[in-house]
Amino acid sequence: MVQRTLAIIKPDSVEKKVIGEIIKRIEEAGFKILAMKYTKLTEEQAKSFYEIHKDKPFYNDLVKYMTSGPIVPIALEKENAVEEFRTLIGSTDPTKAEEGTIRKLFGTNIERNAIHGSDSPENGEKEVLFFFSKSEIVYNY
Ligand code: IDP
Ligand code: MG
Repeated sequence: MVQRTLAIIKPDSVEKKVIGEIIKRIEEAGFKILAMKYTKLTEEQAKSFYEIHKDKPFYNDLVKYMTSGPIVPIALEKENAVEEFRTLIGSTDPTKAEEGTIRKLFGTNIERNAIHGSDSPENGEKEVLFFFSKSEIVYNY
């Protein structure tokens, strides 16, 4: 099944100047880029994006971190994209992530973990549309 997934290069990665390093790995892994932008979340947008975690103890800090600097959301497409992208980025906690994964390479700690990846095909679709309107998605190449 061809699926969509949303990547977000998080503020810690932008600060470390590894946007290019991360996109290189995404391209080499065979993902098709449908849309991409350089932007900054408002507090309201970050709260809404992570609403599913609103009762978690780390929610307020997560919102602060995700609004602390620019991010790069990227809409991706591939066969089995959701699972393959989660494998490429590694576990939530970079210290526990597999060698060679994006979080292992570029993450700092369980919060500042370099990159986001959708957790299901349904959320992949939903999260892509959180950042990109249908007219911003490029199909024809
Ligand atoms: P995921 O990004 O691997 O899907 P989630 O559990 O969905 O992990 O958590 C969303 C984000 O919240 C994580 O990527 C990370 O930035 C942050 N986070 C998750 N668990 C913790 C925690 O225990 N402490 C601090 N931040 C956390
Ligand atoms: Mg998640």
